[in-house]
Amino acid sequence: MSASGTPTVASGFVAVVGRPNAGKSTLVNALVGVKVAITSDTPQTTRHRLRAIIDLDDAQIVLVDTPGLHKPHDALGEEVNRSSVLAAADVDVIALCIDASASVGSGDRWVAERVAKGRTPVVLVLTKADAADEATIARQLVRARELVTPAAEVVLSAKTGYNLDAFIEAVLPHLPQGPRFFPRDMTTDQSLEVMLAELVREKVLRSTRDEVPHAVGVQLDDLVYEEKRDFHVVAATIYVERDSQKGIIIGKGGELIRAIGTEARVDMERLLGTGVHLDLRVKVKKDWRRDGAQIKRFGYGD
Ligand SMILES: Nc1nc2c(ncn2[C@@H]2O[C@H](COP(=O)(O)OP(=O)(O)O)[C@@H](O)[C@H]2O)c(=O)[nH]1
Ligand SMILES: [Mg+2]
Repeated sequence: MSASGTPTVASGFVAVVGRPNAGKSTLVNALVGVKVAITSDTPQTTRHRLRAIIDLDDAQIVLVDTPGLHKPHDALGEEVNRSSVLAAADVDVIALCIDASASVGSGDRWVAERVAKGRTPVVLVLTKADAADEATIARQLVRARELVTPAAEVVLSAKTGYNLDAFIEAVLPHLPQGPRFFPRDMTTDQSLEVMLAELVREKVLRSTRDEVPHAVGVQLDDLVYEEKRDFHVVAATIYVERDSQKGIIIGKGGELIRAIGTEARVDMERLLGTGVHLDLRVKVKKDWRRDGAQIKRFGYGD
């Protein structure tokens, strides 16, 4: 207890950083035990900084999931990078994620150089241990140590849950003592509207390829709760940059958009704990990724 009577616990912020696709968002979801961040094979799936909260009896760890740092190509990329840099600037620990199953490359080096510049302690996290054998993991550790001097190392798998406890143990000693930053039952600082829109974007990313995933932005238009039926009515618009992309997302006879809607609805029902009626439409907004105001409207970046 502090003098004011507020309980004092190990309480602080951990930025989860790494190149795109390193497994950051999957790790954050696994640690929090709730799907707070969308994930996919597409690099730059995560477009905004989000906080996710692990609340324990004697500690509260606030994870800051960041878009993967990368060399930017457009205004969206710049905005996304800026929010990652900001996130890593003012935290107690940096968790540097490196994929155990892929070779350490220039993307990892680029991020590690930025991380190594500061004084914040770095916990080296080798992710996707389930997808690499022991010899590979050992080799990856050696390579990763060439990039940073970590305060601790953890090899884990968010997919199987292996060593998630070890991550928490590695982070705790670096957190200051203080009051909790968030209420104990809060799992994320994202608005419900953003989370719902992101679920739609995740399904689009997972069902399209090439230039389409990068051209997609999703905006929530409506969220209404019907008390009598214990039912939510959700409406969202999927924006793309070209007519051809609109055609791809709608699919033959509307097949793909229906599948996207069904998958998103299932996740929304889990999130909201009620039945959901989901209304999806697709619109073309030319070159929105170069439009700073539109990027902000979608909630990407900060
Ligand atoms: N086998 C395996 N795949 C994983 C694991 N964690 C993430 N992935 C996959 O790696 C891809 C990128 O994950 P994501 O969390 O979106 O990466 P981010 O860009 O760093 O946030 C997705 O296809 C995930 O399913 C893991 O522990 N094991
Ligand atoms: Mg991510």
